[in-house]
Amino acid sequence: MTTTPDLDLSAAARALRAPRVVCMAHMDPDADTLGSALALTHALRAVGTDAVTAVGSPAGAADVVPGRLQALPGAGDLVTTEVESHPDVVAVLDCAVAERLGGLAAVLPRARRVVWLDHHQPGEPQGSVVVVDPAAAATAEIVARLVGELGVALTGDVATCCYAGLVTDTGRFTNEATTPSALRLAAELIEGGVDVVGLNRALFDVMGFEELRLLGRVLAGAYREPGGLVWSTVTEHELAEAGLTLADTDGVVELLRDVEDARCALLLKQRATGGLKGSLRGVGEVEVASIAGRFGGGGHRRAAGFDTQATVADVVAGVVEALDARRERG
Ligand SMILES: [Mn+2]
Repeated sequence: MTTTPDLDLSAAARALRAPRVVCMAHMDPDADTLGSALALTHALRAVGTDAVTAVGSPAGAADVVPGRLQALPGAGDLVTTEVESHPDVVAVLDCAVAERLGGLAAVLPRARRVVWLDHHQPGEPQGSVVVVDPAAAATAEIVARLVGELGVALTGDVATCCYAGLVTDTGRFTNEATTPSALRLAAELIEGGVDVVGLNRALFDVMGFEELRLLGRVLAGAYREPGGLVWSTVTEHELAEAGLTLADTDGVVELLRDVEDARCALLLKQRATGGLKGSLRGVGEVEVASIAGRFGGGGHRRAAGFDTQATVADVVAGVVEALDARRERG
């Protein structure tokens, strides 16, 4: 739902006026969910609120923040298991459905107020105040507007965390989220003091030697299906050996997408606890959020994901079928 953004934002700012706020990022965090949660945490602290950031994790598992995201100011200072059972106010950032919060989802019904900020569609936002703006390049763009509403300047740690979300969700300012307003915000954030070179290198470029070798194996193990699906697999164990988490692989699926006749790319990550985490990317007119929806997931037009207990063969067959159906329609 998109309503008048300014109206929603002032309601969100009012709802966040509380002694203590827990800002939540979703499981397997990317730079937008974590950057948005950290940026809001920093901004709330600047106005005297006792704010903390918490990251969702699958039940029974420790929360895992990808090494690349450790570059975000505050990433080393996350609340893990000590989220209070009845928090005053919870803010949920960049999360389409509550299940994506893992164990943290149980806290929402016990909070006095929930402020839900997101740009995914479709989603199932649940909060006393909901700001969902699918036109926003990143949830970080919504947070940047909200930060202004709180009367906090877009400088320092707030600017760096917002920039991380913005540069990631725009594919480093290359995909369709690269709107004039995204670029204007980027300029404002850089004026606020973002170390563009250092942050980009930490978020996207620098990799361990084991990571380089794993990338080679995943690419060498790629398959191409009739209909334009290019896919590969990696196990959580292999990722862990290279010092990576399941959320560290966006760059890999984007390489699969770059094959010249690919219409869709799929990376299937086999969880140590069983089940698959799938990342999808679409090319051209191929819309992948609905393909992810077949497996209980969702996301954006050209980037989506899901968690499933289905087998690799069944998922691949399902995606090929979805691509075929689409082509027949036309
Ligand atoms: Mn996002």
